[in-house]
Amino acid sequence: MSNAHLAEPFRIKMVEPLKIISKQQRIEAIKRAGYNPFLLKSDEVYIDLLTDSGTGAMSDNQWAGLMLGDESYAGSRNFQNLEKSVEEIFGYKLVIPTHQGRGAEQILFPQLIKKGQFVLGNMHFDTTKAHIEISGGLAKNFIIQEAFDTQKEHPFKGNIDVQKMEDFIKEKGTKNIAFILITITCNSAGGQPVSMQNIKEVKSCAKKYGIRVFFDSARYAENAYFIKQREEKYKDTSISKIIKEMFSYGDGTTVSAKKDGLVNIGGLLCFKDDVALFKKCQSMCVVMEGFPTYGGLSGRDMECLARGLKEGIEEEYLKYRINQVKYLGESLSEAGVPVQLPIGGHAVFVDAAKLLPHIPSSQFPAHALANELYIKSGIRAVEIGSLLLGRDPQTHEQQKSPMELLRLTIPRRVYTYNHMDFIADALINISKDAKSVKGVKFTYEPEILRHFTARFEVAE
Ligand code: PM9
Repeated sequence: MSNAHLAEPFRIKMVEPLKIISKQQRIEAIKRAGYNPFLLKSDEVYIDLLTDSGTGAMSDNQWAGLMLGDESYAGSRNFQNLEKSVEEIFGYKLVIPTHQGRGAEQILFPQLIKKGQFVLGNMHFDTTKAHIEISGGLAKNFIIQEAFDTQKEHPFKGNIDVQKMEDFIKEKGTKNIAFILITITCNSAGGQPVSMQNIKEVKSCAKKYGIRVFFDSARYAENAYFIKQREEKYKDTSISKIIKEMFSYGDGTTVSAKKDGLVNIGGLLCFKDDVALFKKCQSMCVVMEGFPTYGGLSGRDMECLARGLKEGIEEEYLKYRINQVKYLGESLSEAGVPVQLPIGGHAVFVDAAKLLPHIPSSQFPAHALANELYIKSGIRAVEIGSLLLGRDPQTHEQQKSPMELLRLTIPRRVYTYNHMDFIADALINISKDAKSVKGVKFTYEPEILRHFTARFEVAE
């Protein structure tokens, strides 16, 4: 890997020291955490790649905005600024702030889902799937087959197989479909983008059957950047125009603003023109999140978000962001560590099933790799595989995920290229002695979203 990469397009004004504990202390820490990195204390972690959600660094402009918080209960100035940013970026006028992405989901989904209806999508994120199920719906994925082969290059592995989805609609009948939810980028498949062409095809299929299309747009700006890079027709189109066009094909969106919105907390629920649905959701917002002009956020949070949304679509920033993740991915791939290819937007996904073929999926190879990575180097990463997938709701059998991935999630504007080198070296070293890594088995398994709080022991 050449070092001729784009250096960070910012300089550092404030630093947060990192604590480095010894290997022996890490062995004790992970044991105490029940071999679940989620249960570690952050002080026990050197480089934290658990998530890119709410872990980014705000700019000086955002911190300045924080001082301009208008904490009026209703009609805050900052809400008006937020509305303006949303309209400017997404082209949606009807805006409800929420405390984070799932706040938007818990308001919207019960309005759209009747018991037993399906929500169709590329690949629903785990908390999103949980909210669909809590609302009485069934989450159904139609991501293209190429997404499941980590070594196969495809520019838009987040795409929906529209033919398969249409066959399903015909089979089940439109009355059994609640809506379509396109996740951009597709997190669970490796931060893989969805092409504009695919979004258009999904829209035209949805229109044919009178089904609503929503976006789950935590990483919409990164998706737009990939469209510009990989979809010939858009190579000279601005990111801003690409984003507007993407959203023009939807009826609305839930947004976890903790990712591309560049804030530590915040979410959005936005609609294009369905005023009736917007009003219903506003009423539910009062019950669940707060008055519709603050929705669980303080005025200062909304100001940071109004500014962060604009920074998150700047082309120079996105170029640095995507290339930093790519640099890490290519460093690993070139050294023979199997990763999801091409490299996605917010994370590098290591193919643990390929790296650790001696560990069966029932012993969660990617989770075992996460523990090994922590012990060897103090890096915290997260499993996206059978542990996350969970048990079949009917039979209670453990389901086998089509992929066993370790997600190295890169927070925005936080770590430097030196950190990327350190991460790559750590994993390359583990890969040289991969056979010594052992699987894990449960000592405690919670029923819902078990991966967050489960405890394990090493399987001998
Ligand atoms: N994603 C992530 O780490 C944070 C929660 S799990 C550690 O990837 C999508 C595509 C997401 C997402 C959260 C949410 C929920 C919805 N859709 O976390 O509630 O990736 O803001 O968003 C996480 P909130």
